[in-house]
Amino acid sequence: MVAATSFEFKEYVASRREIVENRLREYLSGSEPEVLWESMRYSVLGGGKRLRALLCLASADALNPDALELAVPCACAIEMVHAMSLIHDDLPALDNDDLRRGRPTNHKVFGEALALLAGDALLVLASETVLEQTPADVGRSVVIEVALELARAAGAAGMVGGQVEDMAFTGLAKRPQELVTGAMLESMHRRKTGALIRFSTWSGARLAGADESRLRAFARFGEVVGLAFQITDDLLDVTGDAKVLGKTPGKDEASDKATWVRLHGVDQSRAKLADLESEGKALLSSSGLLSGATSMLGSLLEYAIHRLS
Ligand code: GRG
Repeated sequence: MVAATSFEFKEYVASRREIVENRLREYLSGSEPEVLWESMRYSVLGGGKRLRALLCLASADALNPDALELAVPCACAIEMVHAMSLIHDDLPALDNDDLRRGRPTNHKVFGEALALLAGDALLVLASETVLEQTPADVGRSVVIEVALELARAAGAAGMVGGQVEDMAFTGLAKRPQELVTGAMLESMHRRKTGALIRFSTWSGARLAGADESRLRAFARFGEVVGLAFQITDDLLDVTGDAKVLGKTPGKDEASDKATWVRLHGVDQSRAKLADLESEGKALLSSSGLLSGATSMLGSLLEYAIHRLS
């Protein structure tokens, strides 16, 4: 089985999270206008599992143990894009959530206008971070390719497009639930959540100098983690506890959202997760990479599936 012991995994996650937290604090140390930076820091530095950053760093580590530093700015940029998507997603015009990561949402603290603008500034800061902070050891054409793929993962082909599909699949757009097929739902998940998670493993591998076949395997591994993560998210909305989740469960049902669990039921959702876990582990086993970081990727996949929040 491609997974680390729980002790090794905890140590690995703690060490990589510390690197990411310290570097994010540095990249977010701006001071003018003060209230804008405060709002940006509130959402980026306010907790979170850092799953996407960990996937990026573990992918780079797995390819080349000396490549970690090359991927740190990109891992931070991913967390900035993720945080901005959460800020915008929580706004009254979208999900209208009061609670995120166990605290009031950004707009509840700073107001809607500033929450919008903090999200905008974070999206731009993410591009700046990849382009400006990636070490010169990475060729310029690779840095530009990575920045381009990040833009694609965030935009109409990725998160924004997925969010629009998500809205179309809920009562919001008056689209009857029964018109949403499994394929449509999977495609929406692939964009809305999957694109950034796929980018996380792909970019770590790309920055570490992976060849074409390994890049494809790491991208597919990211897709598997992304879909598994989203199905787990859908399950947690049904089975999760508000205190542990740090957000309000039961919202999918209440807002008549199309989710994996609503379409396929709890048992089939769990069966799909088991299939995805096997596929992800098989991808790692066949990658020919035997380093400890490869088993960390296996453990991150398990974590994405078996987490409680
Ligand atoms: C990217 C330009 C741009 C806009 C965003 C609002 C929007 C457009 C997209 C929504 C994307 C979204 C919020 C997807 C949900 C993803 C999801 C399940 C988030 C929860 O992720 P976790 O559990 O959160 O990793 P933590 O708090 O642990 O980081």
